[in-house]
Amino acid sequence: HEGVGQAEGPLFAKYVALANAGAKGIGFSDVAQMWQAGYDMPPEQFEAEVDRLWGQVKPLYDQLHCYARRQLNKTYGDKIVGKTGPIPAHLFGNMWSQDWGYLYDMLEPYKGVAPIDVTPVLAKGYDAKKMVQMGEAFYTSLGMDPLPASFWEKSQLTKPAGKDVICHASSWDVTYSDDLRLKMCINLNQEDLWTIHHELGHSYYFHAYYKLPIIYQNGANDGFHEAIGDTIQLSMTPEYLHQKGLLDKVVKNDQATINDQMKVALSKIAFLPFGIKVDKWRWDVFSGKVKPDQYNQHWWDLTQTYQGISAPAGRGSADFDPGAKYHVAGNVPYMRYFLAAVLQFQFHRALCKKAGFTGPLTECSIYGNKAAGEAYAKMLAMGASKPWQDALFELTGERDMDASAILQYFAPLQKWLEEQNKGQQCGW
Ligand code: X8Z
Ligand code: ZN
Repeated sequence: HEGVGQAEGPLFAKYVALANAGAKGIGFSDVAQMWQAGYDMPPEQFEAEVDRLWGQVKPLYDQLHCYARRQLNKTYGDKIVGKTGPIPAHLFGNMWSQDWGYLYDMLEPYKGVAPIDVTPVLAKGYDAKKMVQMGEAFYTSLGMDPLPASFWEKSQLTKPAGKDVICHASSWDVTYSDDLRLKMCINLNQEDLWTIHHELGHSYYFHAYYKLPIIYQNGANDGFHEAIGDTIQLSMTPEYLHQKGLLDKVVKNDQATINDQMKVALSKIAFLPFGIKVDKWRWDVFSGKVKPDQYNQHWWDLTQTYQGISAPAGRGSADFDPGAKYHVAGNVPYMRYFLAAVLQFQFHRALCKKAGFTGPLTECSIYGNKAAGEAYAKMLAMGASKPWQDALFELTGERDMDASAILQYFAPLQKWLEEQNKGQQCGW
């Protein structure tokens, strides 16, 4: 945060003014409004939609936060993390506290009931290409095409030696003609295996719509683009991972379910308030509500409001911590990931239904299911040719983004967390 963020602070205020001038030039009041205008509804309505969705999931986040804080407090003591109040940002094992997956060992509800971490097998028996091939095999199992030969020639899968590259993962159709490529610096671990499946979601979306007129060669909205691969992650159940040889056994009982849900929640529920915070901050910056000398303070105010997380050390006037986030430096809008975090559960619920699965959503994997694959492909092929509500309807029969699928998915964990947190003073 110091090395990258501080250097960026003064440049950022200049960039805000320039970007706003550009947005004005094409008829928007500022960049915030321009970004909010991409959702087939008036910008104010979109803002309200985001707040509504957050309101739906906040009670579940609060329970997870409460449980995590207590375990962290037990481990590190009152000096590092109190029993009440926000949690300092440096304890989550992730540079931005946006994914809490690395806390799993500390937070595991029932110790040692079933293996859940696939990193050991990846580290021993895999290389980067084999991990990408595993991802590809999921998509082809749904009836989708293999990746084009050029993908394997032109992608960057590992960090090249002696060269400074951007390692933040990204997917491309470089010439809008099925010229699919992945740029990543793959490490042999679980986090990167999941990211590969995320990135291939972009690739398969590109592939599904590249023959449409260029103006339709896009996601139904940008949240859809981010949700395609994440939906596949939800099908990477312990049973699927066992089938693939990445876990040596599967255990099916209530304790194993809670453990598995904790693993998914530490990544996907912990992410929700971060996903909303980044562009709540940028909307306030672009609209001029917040001035350059308040940029960093506002970032931490929102971090506390949404995530219940605090700065681990005092911040000074030279600090510009949002600059440490790739998308802030790189001018990539971020609300898309919050929307994706909601949409992926709607997609998963709909696909599991198409697959004829009737059990709990947490156990559903659409791996190998052609009916689900066909339904998914149909939505992907629409690209941006229709409003996103129509694309959503095509797959799910719903016309609104809605967090009820998240709550349905996590109902067992939520109940368990509420029991664990009984008598605690949750919140911050
Ligand atoms: O930036 C990404 C992808 C590329 S679109 C790797 N993600 C967000 C992030 O890393 O902050 C995926 C999850 C959220
Ligand atoms: Zn992405």
